This record gives sequence, structure tokens and C-alpha cells, in this order.
Amino acid sequence: MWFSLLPDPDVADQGQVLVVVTASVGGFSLLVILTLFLLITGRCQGYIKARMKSEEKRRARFHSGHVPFSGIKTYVDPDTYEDPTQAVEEFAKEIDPSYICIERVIGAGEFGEVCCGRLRVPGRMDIAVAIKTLKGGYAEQQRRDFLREASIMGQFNNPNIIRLEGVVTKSRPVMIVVEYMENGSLDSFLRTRDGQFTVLQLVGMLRGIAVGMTYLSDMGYVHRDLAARNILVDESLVCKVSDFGMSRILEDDTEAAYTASGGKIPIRWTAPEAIAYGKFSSASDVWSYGIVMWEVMSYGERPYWEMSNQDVILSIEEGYRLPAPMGCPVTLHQLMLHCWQKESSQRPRFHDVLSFLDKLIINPSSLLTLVNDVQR
Ligand code: ACK
Repeated sequence: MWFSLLPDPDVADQGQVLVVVTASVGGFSLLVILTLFLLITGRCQGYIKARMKSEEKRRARFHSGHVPFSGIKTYVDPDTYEDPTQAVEEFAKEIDPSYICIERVIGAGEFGEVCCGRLRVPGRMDIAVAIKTLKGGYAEQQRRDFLREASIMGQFNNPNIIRLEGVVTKSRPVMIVVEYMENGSLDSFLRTRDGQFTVLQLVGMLRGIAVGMTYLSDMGYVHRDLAARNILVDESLVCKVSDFGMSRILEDDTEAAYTASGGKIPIRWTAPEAIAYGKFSSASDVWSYGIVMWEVMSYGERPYWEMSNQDVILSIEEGYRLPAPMGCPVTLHQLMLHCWQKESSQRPRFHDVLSFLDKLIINPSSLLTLVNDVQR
């Protein structure tokens, strides 16, 4: 015989309700926890991705020489203005031509004569200035290219960058007025004073150029034509970076040669990646800085002497580098070699170059070992 014992209906109902309630509360809680978890991890991933993207962008900009450090003004390319006249108005002061007193011609530029004279602004002290003029009969494009330099220079304010006083655009001749540098271009200055400076004086000049270049690279400006001929020297041997107009065009530079891609490049001063595929950056400016170091330590010797441009390109590709000039400290030649690393990311930044030079200046005994002594 089989007996089946039915549970007490009340107790059974209560048990079922309890199971249903527990299951629903548990399920709901699980759902809430799951939703929260998905939300948080999703957000985190989004946040992490966003951080990574912005960091990548920052790095990419830094390596390509754009918008590097916050708090430092960024260079604005005048070519991004629809109307380049607007860029000139924004970055350069218009000077009343009656304030300019031209004294004599000191040279010739691509666009016209370079003169020296005085700027006599009422209520201000007279200052010596160099005046670049645009010769008559110019085309509109030439006027724009000429004034492009002023729109670039007018954005800089650094003791080792040539200072723009202003422009004359509302009357003829069109002029760019900059501070006067008594000793002219660094290359010719050194050639006429062969062996006349101490190593410490030469390193002081190099330090000035490094200060100017650090400033430019911080602003995201790539020079592209850094060479001793484009550095000006004042009466106290302060060196200042100049020649900004040619950073894109390079028509004015007699050293610039046409490449296979049609661009004009000063081969001996230019990094291999910039020659090969136009990759100009602050790192390629560092390569050029190494060449300027060599020019300074050799008192204006021509880099790679009489080698042809093609031979220079091939030799560099094969690993050849300029040897230390006579009387050059080992430490300085090592810095040059560091600037000439094939891999651009392996080169020092201008900040590194500057702090290295500062250490040498603070501890001049580090300049006593010359390459010739080591070789001997
Ligand atoms: O080597 P230099 O005497 O220095 O000859 C060239 C010439 O003009 C043609 O560019 C000189 N030069 C250019 N800018 C200035 C300046 N701001 N102060 C003094 N000389 C300058 C340059």
C-alpha cells in the first residue's frame, strides 16, 4: 500500500513564495551588479582609450615638432591663413617709413638689397637695424613670400632668435626691419677669425644657438635650413638664429640643391630621412645642429669639403661621419656624432643638447681632452 503525505497547504505556499521572492531579488541584484560592472568597465575602457589616444597624439605632435609643451606659445604657420596679409598684420608691427634712416647696403638677398641703418621711433631710443627690401617690379606671390619671413619671425621672442622690429607694407619699397647684428653671418665671421677664440668661447656660441633652437622646437617650429650661414653674430658674440622665410621655399639658399622629389634641400646640413622622404622635424634640425657644431669648431670649414652632394648622401648612408675638427674636445665630437644618429628617435632633443653644453661650461676641464690627443 502506498501513502502519499501532502504537505500542509499553508506551509507549501509560504515556501513557494519565499523561493520566488528570493529568486527575483537575487536575479534583480545580479542584473544590477552586471549592469554596473559593464558600465564601469566600459567607461574605464573608454577613458583608457581616450587617454591613450591623447597621449599618442601628444607624442606624435611632439615628434613631428608640433604643440609640444603646454604653457608655451605655439607657432602658427602663415600658410594656414587664407589671406597671408592678415598673418603679417597679426604678427608684425607696421613702421612709419619716416622713422627709418637707411645708411648703407650690406648685402643682397633673393628679394632685394639688405641695408643697415637706424630706427628712430619718437619717444624711444634710436636702435641700429638691418633693413631687407623688396625690389620693385615684384609679383604678388613674391611680395607674399618676402613678407612670410616677417609673419614667422614676429611670433618669436627669444634672446637667441633674431628680433623683428616691424615691416613697411603700406608704402614702397616694402621692407622688413630687424635688429642689427654687428658681426654678420657666423660662417664668414669665423672664417675671418680662424683660431682666434678659446674653446669655451666657441662653446658659448654653440650654447646660444642651442637656446634659440630649443625655443623654436618648443614652439613647434621646424627650421629646415639651420646652418652657420643662417646664424647672425652681434658685437658681444651672441649668436642668433635667423632666415625663417626660406624654411619652406629654400630658394634663397645657394647651398640648397634640387632632390629627386623636386624639393630644394641643403644636402650637407640635412638629415638622411629629410633628404630621402622629406621627413623634416625637430630631430632633423638636431642633425643640422650637429653640422653647425662642426662648422663652428672648424672655424667655418665647408662640411664634407669638396665632396659632391651625391657622394655625401652615399657616404652618410654607408655610416661615414665627419671627423673631429683640429683641436676639438672629444666630448663635443661625441655630441656631434650623437646628433648624427641615423635613427632620428636616437638623437638628443635640443633640451638635452643644451643641458649637455651647460654641464661642459660649468666644468671646463671636460673640454681639455682633445680628439687629436686621444688619436696620438
Ligand atoms: O655675412 P653678412 O655680413 O651678414 O652678409 C649677409 C648679408 O646681410 C646678406 O644677407 C647680412 N645681414 C643679414 N641680416 C643682418 C642683420 N640683421 N644684421 C647684420 N647683418 C645682416 C648678412
